[in-house]
Amino acid sequence: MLHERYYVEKEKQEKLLNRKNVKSDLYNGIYDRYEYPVLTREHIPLTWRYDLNPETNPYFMERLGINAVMNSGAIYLNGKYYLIARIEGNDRKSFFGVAESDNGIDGFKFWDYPILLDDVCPEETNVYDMRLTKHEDGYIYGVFCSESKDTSVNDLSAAVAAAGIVRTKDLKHWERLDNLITLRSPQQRNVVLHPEFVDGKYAFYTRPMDDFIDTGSGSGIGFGLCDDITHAVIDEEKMTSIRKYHTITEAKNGAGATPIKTDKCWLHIAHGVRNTAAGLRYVIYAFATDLKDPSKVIAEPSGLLIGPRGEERVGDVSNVVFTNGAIVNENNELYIYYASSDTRMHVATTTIDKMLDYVFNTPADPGRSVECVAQRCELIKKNLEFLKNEE
Ligand code: BGC
Ligand code: BMA
Repeated sequence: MLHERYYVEKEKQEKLLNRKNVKSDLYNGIYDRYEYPVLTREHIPLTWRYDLNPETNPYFMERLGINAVMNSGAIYLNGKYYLIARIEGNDRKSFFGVAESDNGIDGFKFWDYPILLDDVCPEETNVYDMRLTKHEDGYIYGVFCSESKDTSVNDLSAAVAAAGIVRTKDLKHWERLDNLITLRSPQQRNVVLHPEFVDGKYAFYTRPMDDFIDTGSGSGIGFGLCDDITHAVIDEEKMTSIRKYHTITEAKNGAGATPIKTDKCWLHIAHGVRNTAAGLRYVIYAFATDLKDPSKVIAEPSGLLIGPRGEERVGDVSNVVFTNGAIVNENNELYIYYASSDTRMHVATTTIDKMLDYVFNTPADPGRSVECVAQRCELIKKNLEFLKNEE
């Protein structure tokens, strides 16, 4: 017999899973936001959290609670929308789980089991933020952050971040490959595999950093090539989108969703970080790179694309929006999946056409207040003249 509370919790969850999502009324013409998150910790199956047997769990207690569901990789396969979510247990350890939806905006349900990776890395303590790449070699790759204790210094919280690599064909069987080695950067987070070979090699976007939190001399999103994906080693990292003083990327930036191929460019949806008196502020921005040379930035609109708004601003790590997955379906509709404040997952929807208009026709950041005002005055002047003629 099941505990009576099971039925109450089950019904609550069914309601949540079947709730229709609706567009929110925040308008900017670039994308739509939605009223409800697409994944939260309440979406995690009861079987992952409770012991359902009243003999061993008479109070129907959560035995292995879940703290948050956030930074999810995304992929579109056979007409379905999949998120490989970062799930964080009450124990602070993160792991991955597959959630599936028919329409990409609601109805996401987790598969029966989370992903149990091969235990090949005894020093690895935590894994998170997987990016999925449907590579032209026929595999789906997952690149994620593999974090271990830094034993070289006498500091309990010192850690080392590296890029772990897995591959699959069906999101069910995952083969773990060697972690990426970058010869010139001691640490890596936010590594993303490019979907195509470049000069016959595997190409990665990297985020070189000198230390676990500080990027140090790392000036932005890097790009490097390697011959063998099963023992990936990158020597030189060229810079793509670089950090700039007094912008949204001043403290750090990093690749987000796997770049999307369009007629005009590779479209990148990344994150930028700046420091504030209240801590780091993470926002999402976009840029375009050259189809022939995916490391060469050809357009970078000014400022943020998505910033934390309303309830998104509050959570475990407040004032953060972060993306590591987006989906384009056969109608060229774009689904940008983003987490807010390291707590829950949302979607923003737009189209590839709109995003191309956005990246190529939004003015670039002139860099100084006085020039930004001049830029805005030019727009206002054009508008006032246009209005006069129209009225
Ligand atoms: C956390 C990440 C965070 C990183 C840097 C890790 O331990 O799990 O969410 O991005 O530290 O602060
Ligand atoms: C990191 C990321 C994310 C996280 C963010 C804010 O550096 O890799 O895991 O969302 O910080 O805590």
